[in-house]
Amino acid sequence: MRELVFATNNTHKTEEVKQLLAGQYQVLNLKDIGCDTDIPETGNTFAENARLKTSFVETHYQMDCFADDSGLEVEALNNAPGIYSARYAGQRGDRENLELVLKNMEGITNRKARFKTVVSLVQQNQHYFFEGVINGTLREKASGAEGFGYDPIFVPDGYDITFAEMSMAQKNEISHRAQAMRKLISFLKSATL
Ligand code: ITT
Repeated sequence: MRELVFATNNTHKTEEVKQLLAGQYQVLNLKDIGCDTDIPETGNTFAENARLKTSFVETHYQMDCFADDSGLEVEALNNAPGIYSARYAGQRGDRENLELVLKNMEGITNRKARFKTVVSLVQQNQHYFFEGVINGTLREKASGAEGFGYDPIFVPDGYDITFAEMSMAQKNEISHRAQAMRKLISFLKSATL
């Protein structure tokens, strides 16, 4: 099976993407290629940060790879936490980040939010980008034990359960990351025809 390097340290993202590519590609993350660097994400957009991750692997490992930069945008918070989603409460910590969003949303009736992903692919020195977005609303309390990050407070439009109350397979049918990954997969398929 062909190998694909996914430039991430996030084990939840790795599992989601492994499930999406099961039977088609073997996914190796940063740990699998012997990289334990927390690649600096100093860009101003999801696309810039995704590209910083793929460029790092391209420069230091001379390998083709893809990376995902993603986050939650809350309309009433001027699209925060956005690119700062992983460290919204000051440092890494899913529970602290989620609690801070809930606190900042106290008393606010506009609960609209969306998850966004930009996937960057570097292949033979060329860079490509693929995007995915899912709209939804924020609960007032966390609910569910699946997934990661802000999943326990995010209810996708058309559903009445949070991402954290869905199985990984259910989340992968609709999520921002799955949408971007499906675009990447069809690009890779067309490129190898
Ligand atoms: P890598 O950079 O190593 O891939 P990371 O966790 O730092 O891992 P990001 O920089 O893309 O990843 O930050 C994404 C953050 O946004 C993540 O830590 C979560 O807090 C949130 N997030 C992204 N996708 C999510 C999802 O599907 N469900 C819940 N939260 C998500």
